[in-house]
Amino acid sequence: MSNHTLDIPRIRKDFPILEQEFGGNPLVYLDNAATTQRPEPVLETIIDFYHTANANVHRGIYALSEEATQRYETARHKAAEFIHTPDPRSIIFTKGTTDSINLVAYAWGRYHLGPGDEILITEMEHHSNIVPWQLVARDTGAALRYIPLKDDGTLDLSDPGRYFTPKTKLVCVIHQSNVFGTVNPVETIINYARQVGALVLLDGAQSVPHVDVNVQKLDCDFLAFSGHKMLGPTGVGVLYGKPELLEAMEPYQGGGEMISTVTMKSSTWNTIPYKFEAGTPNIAQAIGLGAAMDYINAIGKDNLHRYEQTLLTYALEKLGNVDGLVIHGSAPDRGPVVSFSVDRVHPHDLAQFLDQDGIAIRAGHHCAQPIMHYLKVSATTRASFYVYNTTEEIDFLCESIEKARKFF
Ligand code: C6P
Repeated sequence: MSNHTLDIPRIRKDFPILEQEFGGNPLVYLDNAATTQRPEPVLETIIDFYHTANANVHRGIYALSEEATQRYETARHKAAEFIHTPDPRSIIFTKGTTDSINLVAYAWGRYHLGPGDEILITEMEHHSNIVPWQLVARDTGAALRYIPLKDDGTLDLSDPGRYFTPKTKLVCVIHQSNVFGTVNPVETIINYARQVGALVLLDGAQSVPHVDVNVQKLDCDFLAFSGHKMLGPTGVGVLYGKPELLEAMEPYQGGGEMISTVTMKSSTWNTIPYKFEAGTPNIAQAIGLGAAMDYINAIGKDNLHRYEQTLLTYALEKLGNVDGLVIHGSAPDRGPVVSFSVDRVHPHDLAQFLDQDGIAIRAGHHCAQPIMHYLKVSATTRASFYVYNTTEEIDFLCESIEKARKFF
């Protein structure tokens, strides 16, 4: 069944955390959509930065600070290459996807939207791509509209004219669902948005870690993603924005580094991307994210995608054969995420039961409560995979679920 070329046992050796045991079993980590683990080269890069180059960036006129700045800016170049933008000025280091989306909501939404305008999102969004827009709508008088969900976990795009209208000013859409795994047809959505002159923000939190996202080919206006979901550190993420848009935007936060001049009366702004990086940035984390991107590039995005699809196909088949288990969503194009319910077993009880076997999965609403309302459940159980997972782990997951069913 194997149609990938990766040496998975070798790759697993790079992740020391996987050697730990829980409940007498080796850790089976299947909560990668929440956060991935970090490989040695990422950990070493961070430690090396603190050992040999730690200083503040863009401020010191001494060699150590120049070295820190050079490593930080190299990470920016790596991020630019990773999503295929030729212009590193379009890469803003943020805290993560949530922070990136809020940046656009505050620095673009609040200045460009008003009564009569519409922000279009979907019923599939993570709370990070709902709540900031509810706040913008409340504060500006713009309306928030939703593209509806269908039973198979895809979006209902059968009547685009109903949602994409001349009133639509901004379309914000999740690229890959963190609940169903559905990969949305973002090319089509961007095309609809262009026809009505709207901007498009893609939430790439679950796509950028798994597939090659090319902002030039897609021609999206903004893309948000998090480092910690792609083998990088917590506390760092990226907002990509088209330079001309970023240049025209107001700052998000005020403070050091984002200014050009400050008088007691007023200030002028630094150039992009620094206009949006107020205060001391997450220097080591950004450098660590650069190392995570190197690691993924060394694996090869195509190899990663192929291997994850192998795992997904295996998991869908195996889980689908577990009695009383229902998989939510059946999109033809999906990433390595499977949400399910098991009859008579609450997701939280199931997660606790699996934990006794050393299996880490997520149970809850996955910060996507509109989806839970649609499914008429309060929570689901979710297994999500990354490059170090194996089909043996999926077998073990299924055995443990069978045991849980008997127990409850
Ligand atoms: N989803 C999950 O378990 P942050 O927390 O800012 O790094 O990412 C937020 C976020 C935004 N969009 C999508 C599609 C996401 O999946 C997430 C994070 C995690 O599904 C934590 S709730």
